[in-house]
Amino acid sequence: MTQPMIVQLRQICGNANVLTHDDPATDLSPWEQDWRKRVRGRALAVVRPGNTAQVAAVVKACAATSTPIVPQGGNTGLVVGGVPDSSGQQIVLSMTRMNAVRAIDPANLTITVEAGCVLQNLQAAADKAGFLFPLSLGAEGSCTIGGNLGTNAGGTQVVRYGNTRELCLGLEVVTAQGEIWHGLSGLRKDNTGYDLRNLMIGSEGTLGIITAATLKLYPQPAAQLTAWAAVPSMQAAVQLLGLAHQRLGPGLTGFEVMGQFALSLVDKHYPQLRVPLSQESPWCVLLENSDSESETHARAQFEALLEAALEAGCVTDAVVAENLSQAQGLWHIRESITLAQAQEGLNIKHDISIPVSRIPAFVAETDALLAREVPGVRMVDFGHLGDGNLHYNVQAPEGVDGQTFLHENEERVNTLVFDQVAKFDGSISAEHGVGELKVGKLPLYKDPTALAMMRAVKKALDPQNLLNPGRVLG
Ligand code: FAD
Ligand code: 2HG
Ligand code: ZN
Repeated sequence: MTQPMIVQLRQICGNANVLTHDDPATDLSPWEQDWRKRVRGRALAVVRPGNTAQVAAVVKACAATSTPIVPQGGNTGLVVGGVPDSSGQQIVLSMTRMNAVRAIDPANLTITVEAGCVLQNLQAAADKAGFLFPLSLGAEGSCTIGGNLGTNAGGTQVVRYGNTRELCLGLEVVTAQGEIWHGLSGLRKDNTGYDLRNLMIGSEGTLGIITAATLKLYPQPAAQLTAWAAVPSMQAAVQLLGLAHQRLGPGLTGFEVMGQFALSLVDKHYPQLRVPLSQESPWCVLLENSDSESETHARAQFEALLEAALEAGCVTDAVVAENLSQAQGLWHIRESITLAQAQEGLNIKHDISIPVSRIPAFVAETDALLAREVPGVRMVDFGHLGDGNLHYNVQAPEGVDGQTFLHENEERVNTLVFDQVAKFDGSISAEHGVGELKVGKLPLYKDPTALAMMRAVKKALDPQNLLNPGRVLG
């Protein structure tokens, strides 16, 4: 017999939008398996509401039966935050049916969208209206703006436009009690008390369910140029970043660094992408210059920057994309590192931030410690150097199975790297969040007073611990 809870959820969302294991023809793995294949959970049901009132009714039904809720968008998260645990007692609240663009206000430079809107569709809607929505990341074809807000995602344009948090003006949220907070403000100034919007952003579904957001739009740049530079060291990459800030000012919209081994994985698994310059150099940098004047102006500025960098010795060779398709090709190489790494096998990811000035010393020292601790490890280093955010990832030695490598080394590798991050005044999660993967590490590396305040907030807003239990706070 179907459980009364499932019957009630079907009454709220419609039969087709409540999926369970009772129907053997339904495969729930897309909602139960995380992107990195680290964890496979088991859901009581996958519930797909079509509007905010349905989300509120689902949460009320869950609150009445103490049923935990795991909010989910595109399920591209990298820290096991959006899939259910193995108990079979949690519902996955999949937001992807709520994907409408509700409004665009050109004079206010804002767009209001529902949480399940895929990031690429949001970018396209902004573009069609003649504007730029600058958030951009490799998963943009399937991640949702609700997930981006839930994780406070970063991506490749942060150096100019900030993280998702900086792009958001207002939110509509369903609370743990099933009430609707109508906070869809388009205001750039509002000092009427605590900043609930910023509390929700980055809370990874543990404080409320984001159902819609009002976001900032920007004018489209007149020209956008991309360059790929070989640099002789991480120190040189940091020097190049300084020059780029100086010479491009706010035109600098992207500054990514990629290590030689990371690029060799792209070359190995996607040879058709034709990685430039990486054979001769330990690091490559991808730079983007967005110009409000003209392509000629942007190109002249870019060429002057690269000439100065060559003269200073912080660049050994460089190419500037001739056209949009070449630029897209270079970005595609950068965005393929995560996929190439996944093809290579299970790996340990460290999404860390360190003050930019200290990154070269961090990398040199930590590489040496790791090589001593786990001989043969292969470092897949890349990331958003412009934001001081490295993906300092560790791949098993050649020929060693990823699963075995993780089993035997993950804990001590994490401890070694995170202790180094602490020593260099960094953060153990720059942009991916805490999820379940780093939940045990937070008490070791986060200020105890901050953690106590976080626990108090969680208790006040979700006293039954219904929303994404076990994530962020254990
Ligand atoms: P999900 O994975 O479904 O969920 C992520 C978290 O948000 C979970 O805790 C979930 O409970 C919560 N959540 C989801 N929807 C809501 C909602 N409506 N309300 C409240 N909470 C919600 N991340 C970066 O920051 N920068 C990158 O450059 C980047 N590149 C990536 C490249 C690849 C190839 C991949 C696979 C991932 C990448 N990511 C990156 C990670 C991931 O794409 C982001 O974390 C993204 O923001 C997750 O969005 P999602 O819709 O897939 O969320
Ligand atoms: C990126 O910058 C993503 O490409 C993914 O944040 C990072 O795979 C990773 O570790
Ligand atoms: Zn990243």
